[in-house]
Amino acid sequence: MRILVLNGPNLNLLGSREPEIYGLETLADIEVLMRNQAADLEDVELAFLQSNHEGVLVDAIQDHRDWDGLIINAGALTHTSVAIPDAITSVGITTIEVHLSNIFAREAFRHHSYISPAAWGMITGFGYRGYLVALDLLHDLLTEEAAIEDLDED
Ligand code: CA2
Repeated sequence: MRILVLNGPNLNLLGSREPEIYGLETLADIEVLMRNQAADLEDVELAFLQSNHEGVLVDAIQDHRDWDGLIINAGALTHTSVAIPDAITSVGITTIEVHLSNIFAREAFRHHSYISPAAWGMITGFGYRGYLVALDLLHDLLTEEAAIEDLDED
C-alpha cells in the first residue's frame, strides 16, 4: 500500500514559528512519527513532499497517479486552489485532508476548503496527531476497499 504525504506552502517552517497555533513539531518530526507508524502497519510505503509551489504539488499528485492514497495539508492553498482538487479528482486517488489548526475556529477565509470535495474526509485541529490518525484511517479504508474488490472478483 503506497501513500503519498503532501504538505503545501510554509509548512517547512513548522516548529520554528507560531507553535501556539501549529505545535512544536517540525515537518521532519512528523515524517519520523509517520514512518514509525507505517513500520507497525507493515504493508505501508510512504513518500513525503513539501512545496511552496502549487504546480509542484499538482505534478506530485499526477506523478503518483498509481499510488493508493494521499494525505494532504495544502496549507493556504486549501483556500484558493482549484488545480489541486482537480488533480486529485483526475487521478482518482483516495485522499484525506489534514490541518494542524482547527480551520473553523480561525478567520472566516479559512473556513472554506477547495480540497474537501475531492477528499474522503478532513481532520482539522489536532496538531501533528491529525497526520497519524489520517494514516491509520487511510490504511483501514484501503484495506477495506481491497477486500471489497476481492469479493467482487469472486
Ligand atoms: O492548520 C493548518 O494545517 C493550515 O493548513 C496551515 C496553513 C494555513 O494557511 C491554513 O489555513 C491551515 C498555514 C501553514 C503555515 O505554516 C506555518 C508553520 C509555522 C510557522 C509559520 C507558518
